[in-house]
Amino acid sequence: MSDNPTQTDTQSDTPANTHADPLVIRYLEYLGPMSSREGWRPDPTHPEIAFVGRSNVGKSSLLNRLMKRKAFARVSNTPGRTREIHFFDVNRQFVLADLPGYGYARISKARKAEWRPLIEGYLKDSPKLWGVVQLLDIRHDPTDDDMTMLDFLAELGVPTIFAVTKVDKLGRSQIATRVRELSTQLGLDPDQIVPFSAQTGEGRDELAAALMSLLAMPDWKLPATDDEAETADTAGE
Ligand SMILES: Nc1nc2c(ncn2[C@@H]2O[C@H](COP(=O)(O)OP(=O)(O)OP(=O)(O)O)[C@@H](O)[C@H]2O)c(=O)[nH]1
Ligand SMILES: [Mg+2]
Repeated sequence: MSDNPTQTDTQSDTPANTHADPLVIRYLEYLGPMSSREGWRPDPTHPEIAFVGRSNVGKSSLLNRLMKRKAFARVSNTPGRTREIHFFDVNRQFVLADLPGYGYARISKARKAEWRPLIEGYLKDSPKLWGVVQLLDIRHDPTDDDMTMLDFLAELGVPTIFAVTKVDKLGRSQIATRVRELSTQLGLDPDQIVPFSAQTGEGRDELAAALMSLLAMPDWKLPATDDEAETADTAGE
């Protein structure tokens, strides 16, 4: 029969998982803090994703939302609260690193100077650093510190994802406008930026999916093994 009603065919197309979670948290463990460049850090057995941004931008809140936990990473009203790098093992598959905030105006110069070697040292030295998520507050233009971090990451060559936080504070059209403005200021394409709200959960699955794609990529530190390298090899024989 050529005129079969189409609905009879659709029943097999209605899977239960229409909104599959790109990152199901099956196992979560706090591994501990790293408080100086030479200090303790977990064995680099799994790929690590680091979260960087100014104090108070919402790093710890974003991590809690990402991991679907209320207060796993500390959240505070006191900017500069996260003083160490905190490591979380996710699914025994990868490690998330919550870095101290940089550049908060009210933090003394001495303390800022203390943290810089820790943050930059960790990013430079970590053998398993797989990628970085740089956070920016949707309401504010990037500061000099944000631009310094962006340049530092670009120079390092580490794959970087950008998330703009606290989007619940703005309306829909304002969000779109700000994402466009920020992308111009940062020299990025607007779809390289994930709008995120720790309060509503907006952007959680997009960010989780971006992290999973990043983790599926080969180690950026390894030398390229592309055709070009092979051609150069054979040409030299
Ligand atoms: N409305 C709103 N508030 C947020 C959001 N994310 C974080 N906050 C608030 O912003 C403040 C700082 O959040 P944290 O997650 O502690 O920020 P942080 O970047 O980890 O700060 P440091 O550890 O000091 O570097 C807290 O009062 C949070 O409740 C968000 O998406 N929406
Ligand atoms: Mg924090």
